[in-house]
Amino acid sequence: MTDRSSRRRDSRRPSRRAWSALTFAATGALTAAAVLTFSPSAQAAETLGAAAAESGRYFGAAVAPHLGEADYESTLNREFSSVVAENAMKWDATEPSQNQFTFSGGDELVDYAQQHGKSVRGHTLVWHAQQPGWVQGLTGDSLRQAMRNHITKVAGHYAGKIDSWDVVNEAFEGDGSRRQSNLQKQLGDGWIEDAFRTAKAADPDAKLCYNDYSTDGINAKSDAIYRMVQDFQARGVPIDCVGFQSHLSSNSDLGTYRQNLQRFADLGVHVQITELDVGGSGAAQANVYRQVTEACVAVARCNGITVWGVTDKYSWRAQETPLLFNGSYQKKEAYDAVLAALNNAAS
Ligand code: 9MR
Repeated sequence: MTDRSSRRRDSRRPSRRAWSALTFAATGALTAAAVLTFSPSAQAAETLGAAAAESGRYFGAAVAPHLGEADYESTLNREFSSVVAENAMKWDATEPSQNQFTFSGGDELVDYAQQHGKSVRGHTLVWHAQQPGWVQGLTGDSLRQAMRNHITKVAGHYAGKIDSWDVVNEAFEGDGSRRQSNLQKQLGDGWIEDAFRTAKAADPDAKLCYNDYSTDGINAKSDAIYRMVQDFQARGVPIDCVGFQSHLSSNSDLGTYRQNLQRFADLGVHVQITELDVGGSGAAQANVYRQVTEACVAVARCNGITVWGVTDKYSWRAQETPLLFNGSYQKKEAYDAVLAALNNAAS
């Protein structure tokens, strides 16, 4: 290249310094435009836990023993701010023989949560299902004492480490009557408040929840639970929250979902979505997830959402692919819908 040609080129093109000044100006203008145009999304959180935290909520997942699987653990670490043991804190897991407690599975999860700055839901102290065999053989006062001892030892063991306990799980039928479990038949109506009082003594700091399914709107079952909460409050029985499991499908009718959460919140208890999963795929599934998330964030006392697992492949409804991550830990359309709804709440 001659001096002449290089001079000619210099006269037609901007110098290197001029280029970088132009580039800088253009980038600045683009950035300013982006900020002006897309301000909410520019600040949008990029994980479920962070997006929920922006409006003071948690976003959790039920955890089964797969923490050794790298993608499982990294997805849990990254996306979720709360955990609950899918099975490890249930009666059959924690007290397989009477008054012989095994806390290893629950302890492992609590240790993991503490190391990773996640809160813990406790699930569940008293339930008609997953009782060890020895409980099913008990009658009358022996069952009452066994229930109290179980609550005292388990809630006592984890005292101070649990944000919310599902003290009693699934005690009502769809028609609003009490489920005729061994607890109900042996102990009569008083067993639920007995359980709550015992839990309060064992862990005064945890929020104490009643948790159930098919309560996804105003119906006979949620009416019965509503009346129970009112009654407990009137008589000073400790209850702090109601869990709505929300095992749903793409065609679930959520017409009164938010109003139902709101009427419980108006009683002064917290409400939590505790076991969310939605059978289906694509836009229909995403739409149900979006509606549930929008309902929770519209209710000030709805302080958190938990999905019932991390990945479709380990779901209790695996064939219905009900979760936010597929079997390869890829984010699904439902994930994007939930994240957007959480971010909209915060903006
Ligand atoms: O997901 C849990 C599954 O692994 C257990 O086998 C099952 C045992 O009954 O419990 C499942 O979790 C249930 C939860 O504890 C209470 N609500 C309904 C959940 C789905 O069955």
